[in-house]
Amino acid sequence: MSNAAFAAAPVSHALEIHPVAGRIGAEIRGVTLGADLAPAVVEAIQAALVQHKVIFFRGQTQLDDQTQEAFAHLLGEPIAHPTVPVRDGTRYLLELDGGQGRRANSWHTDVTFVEAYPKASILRSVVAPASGGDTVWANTASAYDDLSPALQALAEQLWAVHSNEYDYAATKPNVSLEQLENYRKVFTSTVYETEHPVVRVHPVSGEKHLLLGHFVKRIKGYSKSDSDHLFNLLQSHVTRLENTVRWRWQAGDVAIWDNRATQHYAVDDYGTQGRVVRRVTLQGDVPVGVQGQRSRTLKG
Ligand SMILES: O=C(O)CCC(=O)C(=O)O
Ligand SMILES: [Fe+2]
Repeated sequence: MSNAAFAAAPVSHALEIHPVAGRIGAEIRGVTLGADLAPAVVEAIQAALVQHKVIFFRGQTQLDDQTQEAFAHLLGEPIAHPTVPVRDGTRYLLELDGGQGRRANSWHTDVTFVEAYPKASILRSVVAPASGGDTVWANTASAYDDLSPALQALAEQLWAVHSNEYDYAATKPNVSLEQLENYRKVFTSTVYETEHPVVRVHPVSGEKHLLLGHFVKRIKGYSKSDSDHLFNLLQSHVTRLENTVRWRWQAGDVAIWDNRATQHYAVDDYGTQGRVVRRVTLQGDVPVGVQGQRSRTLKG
Protein backbone atom coordinates (compact mmCIF):
# COMPACT_ATOMS: atom_id res chain seq x y z
CA MET A 1 0.00 0.00 0.00
CA SER A 2 1.32 3.45 -0.76
CA ASN A 3 0.88 6.75 1.03
CA ALA A 4 -2.28 8.75 0.44
CA ALA A 5 -1.42 12.36 -0.36
CA PHE A 6 -1.00 14.14 2.96
CA ALA A 7 -3.37 17.09 3.33
CA ALA A 8 -2.12 19.71 5.76
CA ALA A 9 -4.69 21.00 8.25
CA PRO A 10 -5.66 24.62 7.61
CA VAL A 11 -3.73 27.12 9.73
CA SER A 12 -4.75 30.61 10.73
CA HIS A 13 -1.62 32.33 9.42
CA ALA A 14 -0.77 32.13 5.71
CA LEU A 15 2.96 31.96 5.02
CA GLU A 16 4.58 32.89 1.72
CA ILE A 17 5.73 29.43 0.61
CA HIS A 18 7.78 28.73 -2.53
CA PRO A 19 8.41 25.04 -3.23
CA VAL A 20 12.02 24.44 -4.30
CA ALA A 21 12.01 20.90 -5.74
CA GLY A 22 9.03 18.85 -6.95
CA ARG A 23 8.73 16.43 -4.06
CA ILE A 24 10.49 18.05 -1.10
CA GLY A 25 11.62 21.43 0.18
CA ALA A 26 10.13 24.92 0.27
CA GLU A 27 11.48 28.38 0.92
CA ILE A 28 9.46 30.53 3.29
CA ARG A 29 9.72 34.29 2.79
CA GLY A 30 8.62 37.22 4.88
CA VAL A 31 9.36 35.72 8.29
CA THR A 32 12.01 36.97 10.72
CA LEU A 33 12.92 34.05 12.97
CA GLY A 34 13.40 34.68 16.68
CA ALA A 35 12.04 34.03 20.15
CA ASP A 36 9.10 36.41 19.72
CA LEU A 37 7.20 34.86 16.79
CA ALA A 38 3.41 34.93 17.12
CA PRO A 39 1.84 31.52 17.97
CA ALA A 40 -0.10 31.50 14.68
CA VAL A 41 3.16 31.89 12.73
CA VAL A 42 4.80 29.11 14.76
CA GLU A 43 1.82 26.86 14.03
CA ALA A 44 2.04 27.66 10.31
CA ILE A 45 5.78 26.88 10.31
CA GLN A 46 5.11 23.51 12.01
CA ALA A 47 2.49 22.67 9.38
CA ALA A 48 4.79 23.72 6.51
CA LEU A 49 7.57 21.59 7.99
CA VAL A 50 5.43 18.44 8.02
CA GLN A 51 4.11 19.15 4.54
CA HIS A 52 7.37 20.12 2.78
CA LYS A 53 9.77 18.13 5.03
CA VAL A 54 12.55 20.73 4.82
CA ILE A 55 11.93 24.48 4.90
CA PHE A 56 14.40 27.25 4.17
CA PHE A 57 14.60 30.84 5.41
CA ARG A 58 17.10 33.18 3.73
CA GLY A 59 18.99 36.01 5.36
CA GLN A 60 18.28 35.37 9.05
CA THR A 61 21.42 37.30 10.05
CA GLN A 62 19.63 38.65 13.15
CA LEU A 63 20.04 35.22 14.78
CA ASP A 64 22.92 34.41 17.09
CA ASP A 65 23.52 31.25 19.12
CA GLN A 66 21.19 32.34 21.92
CA THR A 67 18.31 33.44 19.71
CA GLN A 68 18.65 30.30 17.57
CA GLU A 69 18.20 28.26 20.77
CA ALA A 70 15.32 30.46 21.94
CA PHE A 71 13.58 30.09 18.56
CA ALA A 72 14.07 26.31 18.75
CA HIS A 73 12.11 26.31 22.04
CA LEU A 74 9.05 27.56 20.14
CA LEU A 75 9.06 24.48 17.89
CA GLY A 76 9.76 21.80 20.49
CA GLU A 77 12.09 20.69 23.23
CA PRO A 78 15.76 21.29 22.32
CA ILE A 79 18.17 18.49 23.22
CA ALA A 80 21.97 18.32 23.13
CA HIS A 81 23.76 15.66 21.10
CA PRO A 82 24.18 12.50 23.23
CA THR A 83 27.97 12.35 22.87
CA VAL A 84 29.41 15.41 21.07
CA PRO A 85 29.95 18.37 23.49
CA VAL A 86 27.87 21.49 22.84
CA ARG A 87 29.46 24.70 21.67
CA ASP A 88 30.84 26.86 24.50
CA GLY A 89 28.29 29.25 25.98
CA THR A 90 25.30 27.31 24.62
CA ARG A 91 23.03 24.60 25.99
CA TYR A 92 22.24 22.61 22.86
CA LEU A 93 24.21 23.90 19.89
CA LEU A 94 26.30 21.52 17.80
CA GLU A 95 28.85 23.22 15.56
CA LEU A 96 30.02 21.62 12.33
CA ASP A 97 33.16 23.37 11.11
CA GLY A 98 34.50 21.98 7.84
CA GLY A 99 37.99 23.17 8.82
CA GLN A 100 37.84 20.78 11.80
CA GLY A 101 36.90 17.89 9.52
CA ARG A 102 33.23 18.10 10.50
CA ARG A 103 31.86 17.31 7.06
CA ALA A 104 28.65 15.28 7.10
CA ASN A 105 29.05 13.92 3.57
CA SER A 106 27.16 10.69 3.87
CA TRP A 107 23.42 10.06 3.80
CA HIS A 108 21.83 9.96 7.24
CA THR A 109 18.96 10.90 9.49
CA ASP A 110 20.22 12.63 12.65
CA VAL A 111 20.94 10.53 15.75
CA THR A 112 18.92 7.42 14.75
CA PHE A 113 21.13 5.31 17.05
CA VAL A 114 18.86 6.33 19.96
CA GLU A 115 15.23 5.28 20.35
CA ALA A 116 13.35 8.62 20.41
CA TYR A 117 15.70 10.35 17.97
CA PRO A 118 15.14 14.05 17.12
CA LYS A 119 11.92 15.04 15.39
CA ALA A 120 13.56 18.04 13.73
CA SER A 121 16.84 19.86 13.30
CA ILE A 122 17.33 23.60 12.88
CA LEU A 123 20.54 24.44 11.03
CA ARG A 124 21.99 27.95 10.62
CA SER A 125 24.77 28.86 8.23
CA VAL A 126 27.42 30.99 9.95
CA VAL A 127 30.16 30.88 7.30
CA ALA A 128 29.27 29.79 3.76
CA PRO A 129 31.81 29.00 1.01
CA ALA A 130 31.71 31.18 -2.11
CA SER A 131 31.01 28.02 -4.09
CA GLY A 132 30.14 24.49 -3.07
CA GLY A 133 29.16 23.16 0.35
CA ASP A 134 25.49 22.68 -0.54
CA THR A 135 23.31 20.35 1.52
CA VAL A 136 20.91 17.83 -0.04
CA TRP A 137 17.80 16.38 1.63
CA ALA A 138 15.83 13.31 0.52
CA ASN A 139 12.14 12.56 1.01
CA THR A 140 11.87 9.12 2.65
CA ALA A 141 8.08 8.92 2.08
CA SER A 142 8.26 9.31 -1.71
CA ALA A 143 11.13 6.78 -1.57
CA TYR A 144 8.76 4.29 0.06
CA ASP A 145 6.01 5.16 -2.45
CA ASP A 146 8.39 4.44 -5.36
CA LEU A 147 8.92 0.84 -4.22
CA SER A 148 6.94 -1.93 -5.94
CA PRO A 149 4.15 -3.39 -3.77
CA ALA A 150 6.27 -6.52 -3.18
CA LEU A 151 9.25 -4.45 -1.98
CA GLN A 152 6.98 -2.32 0.21
CA ALA A 153 5.64 -5.48 1.83
CA LEU A 154 9.18 -6.80 2.36
CA ALA A 155 10.44 -3.48 3.80
CA GLU A 156 7.51 -3.39 6.23
CA GLN A 157 8.70 -6.70 7.73
CA LEU A 158 12.31 -5.57 8.25
CA TRP A 159 14.05 -4.22 11.33
CA ALA A 160 17.42 -2.46 11.31
CA VAL A 161 19.97 -2.05 14.08
CA HIS A 162 21.27 1.55 14.19
CA SER A 163 24.45 2.41 16.08
CA ASN A 164 26.81 5.37 16.52
CA GLU A 165 29.62 2.82 16.09
CA TYR A 166 29.58 2.54 12.30
CA ASP A 167 32.22 2.58 9.61
CA TYR A 168 33.57 6.15 9.85
CA ALA A 169 36.34 5.67 7.33
CA ALA A 170 33.85 4.53 4.68
CA THR A 171 31.84 7.72 5.07
CA LYS A 172 34.72 10.21 5.44
CA PRO A 173 37.21 9.61 2.64
CA ASN A 174 38.70 13.15 2.74
CA VAL A 175 39.45 13.38 6.43
CA SER A 176 42.92 12.60 7.84
CA LEU A 177 43.34 9.42 9.90
CA GLU A 178 44.10 11.50 12.99
CA GLN A 179 40.97 13.65 12.62
CA LEU A 180 38.97 10.49 12.00
CA GLU A 181 40.26 8.80 15.15
CA ASN A 182 39.65 11.91 17.29
CA TYR A 183 36.14 12.23 15.92
CA ARG A 184 35.36 8.53 16.47
CA LYS A 185 36.59 8.71 20.08
CA VAL A 186 34.26 11.59 20.94
CA PHE A 187 31.34 10.37 18.87
CA THR A 188 31.36 6.88 20.41
CA SER A 189 32.32 7.80 24.01
CA THR A 190 29.08 5.96 24.82
CA VAL A 191 28.02 3.26 22.36
CA TYR A 192 24.33 3.25 21.48
CA GLU A 193 22.35 0.64 19.59
CA THR A 194 18.66 0.76 18.72
CA GLU A 195 16.36 -1.44 16.66
CA HIS A 196 13.98 0.51 14.41
CA PRO A 197 11.37 -0.74 11.95
CA VAL A 198 12.60 -0.08 8.37
CA VAL A 199 9.19 1.47 7.61
CA ARG A 200 8.14 4.12 10.12
CA VAL A 201 4.65 5.64 10.27
CA HIS A 202 4.88 9.41 10.73
CA PRO A 203 3.09 10.43 13.93
CA VAL A 204 1.59 13.61 12.41
CA SER A 205 1.03 12.91 8.70
CA GLY A 206 0.45 9.13 8.95
CA GLU A 207 2.75 8.68 5.93
CA LYS A 208 5.03 5.66 5.69
CA HIS A 209 8.77 6.39 5.50
CA LEU A 210 11.89 4.33 4.92
CA LEU A 211 14.02 4.67 8.07
CA LEU A 212 17.63 3.92 7.08
CA GLY A 213 20.81 6.04 6.68
CA HIS A 214 24.46 5.59 7.65
CA PHE A 215 23.87 4.62 11.29
CA VAL A 216 22.38 1.30 10.14
CA LYS A 217 24.72 -1.53 11.16
CA ARG A 218 22.70 -4.43 9.84
CA ILE A 219 19.25 -5.62 8.87
CA LYS A 220 18.10 -8.00 11.59
CA GLY A 221 17.95 -11.71 10.83
CA TYR A 222 20.00 -11.62 7.61
CA SER A 223 23.60 -12.54 6.82
CA LYS A 224 26.06 -9.65 6.42
CA SER A 225 25.92 -10.04 2.64
CA ASP A 226 22.11 -10.16 2.39
CA SER A 227 21.84 -7.33 4.90
CA ASP A 228 24.17 -5.16 2.79
CA HIS A 229 22.20 -5.94 -0.37
CA LEU A 230 18.85 -5.21 1.26
CA PHE A 231 20.17 -1.97 2.76
CA ASN A 232 21.63 -0.80 -0.55
CA LEU A 233 18.49 -1.73 -2.48
CA LEU A 234 16.19 0.30 -0.23
CA GLN A 235 18.65 3.14 0.49
CA SER A 236 19.17 3.64 -3.27
CA HIS A 237 15.48 4.53 -3.57
CA VAL A 238 15.87 7.19 -0.85
CA THR A 239 18.73 8.95 -2.64
CA ARG A 240 17.28 8.96 -6.18
CA LEU A 241 17.60 12.56 -7.39
CA GLU A 242 13.83 12.75 -7.94
CA ASN A 243 13.36 12.51 -4.17
CA THR A 244 15.82 15.25 -3.27
CA VAL A 245 16.25 18.99 -2.89
CA ARG A 246 19.58 20.83 -2.84
CA TRP A 247 20.24 24.10 -1.01
CA ARG A 248 22.90 26.66 -1.99
CA TRP A 249 23.81 28.33 1.30
CA GLN A 250 24.38 31.98 2.09
CA ALA A 251 25.53 32.95 5.59
CA GLY A 252 22.42 33.62 7.68
CA ASP A 253 20.24 31.00 5.96
CA VAL A 254 18.30 28.61 8.18
CA ALA A 255 17.09 25.15 7.17
CA ILE A 256 14.67 23.19 9.33
CA TRP A 257 14.00 19.56 8.48
CA ASP A 258 11.52 16.98 9.64
CA ASN A 259 14.01 14.38 10.81
CA ARG A 260 11.26 11.72 10.81
CA ALA A 261 10.72 12.18 7.09
CA THR A 262 14.12 12.85 5.54
CA GLN A 263 17.77 11.99 5.16
CA HIS A 264 20.45 14.57 4.34
CA TYR A 265 23.99 14.86 2.96
CA ALA A 266 26.41 17.79 3.18
CA VAL A 267 28.34 17.89 -0.11
CA ASP A 268 32.09 18.03 0.53
CA ASP A 269 33.25 19.88 -2.59
CA TYR A 270 34.47 23.18 -1.09
CA GLY A 271 38.10 22.27 -0.40
CA THR A 272 39.77 24.57 2.12
CA GLN A 273 37.13 27.32 1.97
CA GLY A 274 35.51 28.12 5.32
CA ARG A 275 32.18 26.48 6.12
CA VAL A 276 30.52 26.61 9.54
CA VAL A 277 26.96 25.58 10.41
CA ARG A 278 25.31 25.32 13.83
CA ARG A 279 22.46 22.97 14.69
CA VAL A 280 19.82 22.60 17.37
CA THR A 281 17.81 19.37 17.43
CA LEU A 282 14.37 18.87 18.95
CA GLN A 283 13.32 15.87 21.04
CA GLY A 284 11.46 13.23 19.01
CA ASP A 285 9.17 10.34 19.80
CA VAL A 286 9.68 6.57 19.65
CA PRO A 287 9.11 5.33 16.07
CA VAL A 288 6.19 3.03 15.34
CA GLY A 289 6.11 0.52 12.47
CA VAL A 290 3.14 -0.36 10.27
CA GLN A 291 1.85 -3.03 12.66
CA GLY A 292 2.21 -0.71 15.67
CA GLN A 293 5.56 -2.19 16.79
CA ARG A 294 7.80 0.31 18.61
CA SER A 295 11.56 0.79 18.33
CA ARG A 296 13.69 -0.72 21.10
CA THR A 297 16.96 0.33 22.74
CA LEU A 298 19.58 -2.45 22.73
CA LYS A 299 22.52 -0.51 24.18
CA GLY A 300 23.23 2.89 25.70
O1 LIG B 1 26.65 20.55 7.20
C1 LIG B 1 25.50 20.39 6.84
O2 LIG B 1 24.98 21.04 5.93
C2 LIG B 1 24.63 19.38 7.51
C3 LIG B 1 25.34 18.73 8.63
C4 LIG B 1 24.49 17.71 9.31
O3 LIG B 1 24.47 16.56 8.97
C5 LIG B 1 23.64 18.16 10.40
O4 LIG B 1 23.68 19.34 10.77
O5 LIG B 1 22.88 17.33 10.93
FE1 LIG C 1 22.97 15.51 10.07
